[in-house]
Amino acid sequence: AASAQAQDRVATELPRLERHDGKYAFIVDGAPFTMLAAQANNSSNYPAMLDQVWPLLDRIHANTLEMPIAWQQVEPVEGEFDFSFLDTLLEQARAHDKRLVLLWFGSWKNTSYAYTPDWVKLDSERFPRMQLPDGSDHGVLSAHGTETLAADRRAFVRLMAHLRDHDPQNTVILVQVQNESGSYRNPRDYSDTGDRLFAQQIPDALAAATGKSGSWSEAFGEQAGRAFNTWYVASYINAIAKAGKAVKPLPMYVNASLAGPSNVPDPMGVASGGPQQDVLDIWKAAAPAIDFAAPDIYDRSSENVASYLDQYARPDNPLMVPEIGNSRLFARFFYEALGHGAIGFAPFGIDKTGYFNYPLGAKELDETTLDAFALPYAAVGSMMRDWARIAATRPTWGAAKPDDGAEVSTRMGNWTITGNWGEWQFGFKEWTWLESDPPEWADKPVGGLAVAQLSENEFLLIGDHVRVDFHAAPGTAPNGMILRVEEGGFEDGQWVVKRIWNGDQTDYGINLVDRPQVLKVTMGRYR
Ligand code: N0T
Repeated sequence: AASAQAQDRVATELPRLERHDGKYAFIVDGAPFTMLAAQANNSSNYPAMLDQVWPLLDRIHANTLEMPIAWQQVEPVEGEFDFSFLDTLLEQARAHDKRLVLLWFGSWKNTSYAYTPDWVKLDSERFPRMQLPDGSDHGVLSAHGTETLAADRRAFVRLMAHLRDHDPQNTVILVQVQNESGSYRNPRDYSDTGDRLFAQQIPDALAAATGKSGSWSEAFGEQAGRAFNTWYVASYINAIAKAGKAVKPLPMYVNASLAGPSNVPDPMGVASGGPQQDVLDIWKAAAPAIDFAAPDIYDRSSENVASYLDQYARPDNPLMVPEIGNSRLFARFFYEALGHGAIGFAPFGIDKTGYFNYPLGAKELDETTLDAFALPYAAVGSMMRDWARIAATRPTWGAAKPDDGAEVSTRMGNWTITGNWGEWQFGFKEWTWLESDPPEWADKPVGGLAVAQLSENEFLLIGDHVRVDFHAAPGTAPNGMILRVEEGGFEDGQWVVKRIWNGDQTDYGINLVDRPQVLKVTMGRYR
């Protein structure tokens, strides 16, 4: 009874997603929260490694750690569970003042069965693999394996029960169910079971959601095998998430190995079954227990990144970036993600275990690379609850320096906002005689900004390595101008001014250089 009372004292409100008119707040401890997260390397999920994780989380000012919990490690022997790593992780996360996102590595990890226990790996009669069209094994576990689902679900439910019993303070705020599900180079399972199901009509729920009908081939044509596998993988993962939520209803999501920006990815090339942008409607229909699908971004093209952020930020899908490459060039997309309403962002492979997933991410985490993430996280960290609260209800916009260095621009209300990626700090762009010694970052993929419209004429601006201008939008009343630029921050939810920017800092545009800034810009018109 004494320990139950102790738990009651620390029990907090469950984390949840709150929808406001197609935008989202992630509520943690009763208020909007921005996950300034980082993901550890894949094999860092052992107590002995944690000493090499926390220092880098602190170094980049992250408030959340994404950490795998592997089926292999919690149920090495069937029916015997071991949550000792989770206990250590919970205790240390609390001591380091970090929240956790647990990544359930079960039936699918980068599509593979690698994180399943040995007793699953070794028994393909009970836990069938997908078959190729010629009847040989593909390797990846089949989504039609009813015993595989039952076993994975049982282990996941035990995990959620452990959280229910040992994490009343909700140190764990979110759970990822599987990792990059699907299968490469085989659109669906061609086993007898697969063929039998594939010959059926598409499920009613899918027909209702998509307006399609008939057989899988009639409804989805060239993509039929992939649509079919997507439905069954999503249904399988939904069953696991639903059972876990029945025990402890934390928000849950899935992540996608992206297929490239094309609208019709090659079913042989893509992780068929995973939640890529073009099959989100199938996922939504099959997996109502999954709160959102999220993109793993390793694509370096700024145009492609923009298109992923657009396609995953939907009124029915809160945007979160659970993985992005950890090299310097990816850091600028943090601002663009925030501007798209992201509730969280996480560079992948942030620890000192000595592994680097180059060329997806950095060759090494040198100080410049770490600062590229650390400085924006610190700036936003100083107001993360304010940003989260504002972004959930007010218009936001964000951009990163495009690969071609072109100016970016948007309209918010009666005002136009532009961002330049100047090779100069003082003077006008046209004063080319000043450009003889450009700064280090001039020709680098560095720079971004995010803006929230606080009221008709007031904007919150954050960014670095960008020169920002605000002016009257075409067709609006004349004589618009920037009235005031304030540097400051939030205290108890209220904006507090530290100083007013003027002169060189604003004469040629609002000049954000190396250090990320938090500014409030007030517009006006003279009569
Ligand atoms: C990611 C990570 C980890 C444009 C790779 C990325 C993580 C998993 N997979 O380090 O394994 O667990 O989610 C797949 C990237 C595909 C290539 C994209 C090239």
